[in-house]
Amino acid sequence: MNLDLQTIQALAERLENCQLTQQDTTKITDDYPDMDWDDAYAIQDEIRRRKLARGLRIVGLKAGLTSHAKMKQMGVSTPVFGFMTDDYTVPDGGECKVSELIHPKVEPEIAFVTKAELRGPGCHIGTVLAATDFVLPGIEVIDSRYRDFKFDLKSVVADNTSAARFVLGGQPMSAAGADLRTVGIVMEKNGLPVAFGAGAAVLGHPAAAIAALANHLGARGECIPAGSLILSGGITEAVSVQAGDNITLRVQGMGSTSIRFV
Ligand code: OOG
Ligand code: MG
Repeated sequence: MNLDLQTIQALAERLENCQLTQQDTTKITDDYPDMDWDDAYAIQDEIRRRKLARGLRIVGLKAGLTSHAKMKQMGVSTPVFGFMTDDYTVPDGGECKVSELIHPKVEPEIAFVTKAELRGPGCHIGTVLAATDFVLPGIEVIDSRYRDFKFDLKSVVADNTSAARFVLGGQPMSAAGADLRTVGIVMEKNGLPVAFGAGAAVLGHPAAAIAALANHLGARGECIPAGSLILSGGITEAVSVQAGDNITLRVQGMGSTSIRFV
């Protein structure tokens, strides 16, 4: 750690205030070029503490930057991990107000729900599949608090990996029900297909993203509890949205989920 507690608290407040007031900011590494990974996750933890103190609940975890398409779009090379609170939940087919966001984008993802604890180190695709209750389609709405969506890895980790909203839906499927590598996805914007992919785009197998999260948490003495919802990361590039847009994600064998931007 290179930052003191006071700086970590001030940066968490700055980033969370940007989220709450829909203002963007410059990257925090511009001001603190020496901050390290532990500092970045400490800032994210402080944002989590602030939200919990206001009565919000954690309803899910996420892995991000897990596909080559996403890494290339953002110019980075390592997965990152974050969390979602209850106010990020949008019901299937429901509305998302763009006035509450800065510059939202949507990502097609496969969501996992677990039935057993996952504790790294040493988690792998096999342990994840054995601990998975079901998988289902999920659209993540990301909204970087950084100007023009430009950041480096430490800045985006501190910003809770751009987490903002998500929707789940469709037909939950047992993880044994399909080969998640070859499961195809189509994301439509206003009825037109805009992104296509297959599960293997995420680290070769979407379960590998869940294993990476468990191993990341294990290194910090934490785990993924049974009954967790986890987003495994965008399969394709993220797509910008504005008020009036309707997004539908279709996942092979798992039906569809959708969200409307108003
Ligand atoms: C960071 C979050 C990435 C994903 O699924 O890859 C992410 C960002 O691109 O703003 O959630
Ligand atoms: Mg995502």
